[in-house]
Amino acid sequence: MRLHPRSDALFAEALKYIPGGVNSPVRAFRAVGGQPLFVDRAAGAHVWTVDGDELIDYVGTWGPAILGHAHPKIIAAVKAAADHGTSFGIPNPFEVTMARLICRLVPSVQKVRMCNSGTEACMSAIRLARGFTRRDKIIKFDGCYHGHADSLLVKAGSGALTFGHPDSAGVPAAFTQHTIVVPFNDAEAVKHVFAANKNAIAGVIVEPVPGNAGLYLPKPGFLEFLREVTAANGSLLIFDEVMTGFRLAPGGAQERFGIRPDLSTFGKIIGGGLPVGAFGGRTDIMDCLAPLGPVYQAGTLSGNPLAMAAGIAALEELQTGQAYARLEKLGAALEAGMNDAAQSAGVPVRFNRCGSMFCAYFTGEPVGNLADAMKSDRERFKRYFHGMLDAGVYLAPSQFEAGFLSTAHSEADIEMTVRAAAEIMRRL
Ligand code: KE4
Repeated sequence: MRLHPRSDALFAEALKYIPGGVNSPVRAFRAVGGQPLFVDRAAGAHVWTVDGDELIDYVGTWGPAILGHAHPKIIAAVKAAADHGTSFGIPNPFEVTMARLICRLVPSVQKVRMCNSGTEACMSAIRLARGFTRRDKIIKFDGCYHGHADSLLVKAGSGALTFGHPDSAGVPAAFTQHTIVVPFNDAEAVKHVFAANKNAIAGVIVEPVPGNAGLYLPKPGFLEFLREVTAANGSLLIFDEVMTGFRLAPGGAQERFGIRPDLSTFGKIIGGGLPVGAFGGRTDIMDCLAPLGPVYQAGTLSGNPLAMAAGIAALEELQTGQAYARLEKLGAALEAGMNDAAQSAGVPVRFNRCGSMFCAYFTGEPVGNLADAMKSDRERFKRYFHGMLDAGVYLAPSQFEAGFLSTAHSEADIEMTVRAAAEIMRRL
């Protein structure tokens, strides 16, 4: 077990001033035990802790680092933009470039509004869907996470249709009564909700490839079904592509699966690692937003020049060369290696992957929704996580998070990761 004295000292200090010592709960290692590490710097696919340990990073700051950390073109773009000032609260040219870029890359997005996080993007898209349709109810899926806005902070009940039970203290039941949660991949459950709520569903929000309960994929035809059932009922289909956008294809999951949603939300990659969010879609819907229409949404730092410069650099770099082919090649190599490792160790592992997003569940059964994911052996995952960490591999500190590859990961990184996994799985 490696010692991390500097991280431990920083964490002890952090605990005095920050709840749980972290600024976002998942970083706290509560799901895997132990104390979080503190990073001194990151470059490419590696991070260096304050204790000097070099780790292969598969969190990638939860998705933004698709080109690896500290990509020279992103760093240069931020430095150049910063010389002109860090925020204006006045329109700046980067906002136009970013909006045009998103609309070009994602054909379903005719207009787009920038904001500062995925939470803001999803919260605003829901408000817009309700304002446009003049309906109140929203369908979401269990295991899908759309940020921490009150009405979306709801977890499915026990598999049946559920009218929201807040997943967090402090969220009044009244704020979630219009949120209906159903199992992902369950078309019959969705049909039942629409039949029981005629003309009352404003929209369906979905992660097209859910990456917030590990990673599982849509059954063939499920996304097409959501497109049809929402159109047939005058409801909006909202793709939450905060994680999948510009990762699973240049145009995100909607390009990969050939679906045209009414609204989409984005974040992460389009900020190049700086705080960002965006939501966009059909002009007739987007023009309901202030200052044109009655749906209010705003943000002091929306379209911030530094985040825009970083995101533009990231998106432009992704369009050059063979980024997506490389991500697919690395993903396939990791998947094959991890499956071989599990098989040689005789450990039941379900390795789900979509492009450069993945999750190793410690179960022998297929994982296609939250209920399946909950059957994984979390005690085994904890030992696996710490074994990999000691071997120099940084995985998401929770069974219920996705892993991310970047174009900066090398074949040597993959080989080292798979070698470590084979060794550790034998000891699990
Ligand atoms: P943010 O508000 O964290 O920028 O985005 C919320 C969000 C919305 N939609 C999807 C599909 C997301 O994955 C996220 C945020 N993802 C998590 C990772 N599981 C962020 C990590 C964290 O909460 O610290």
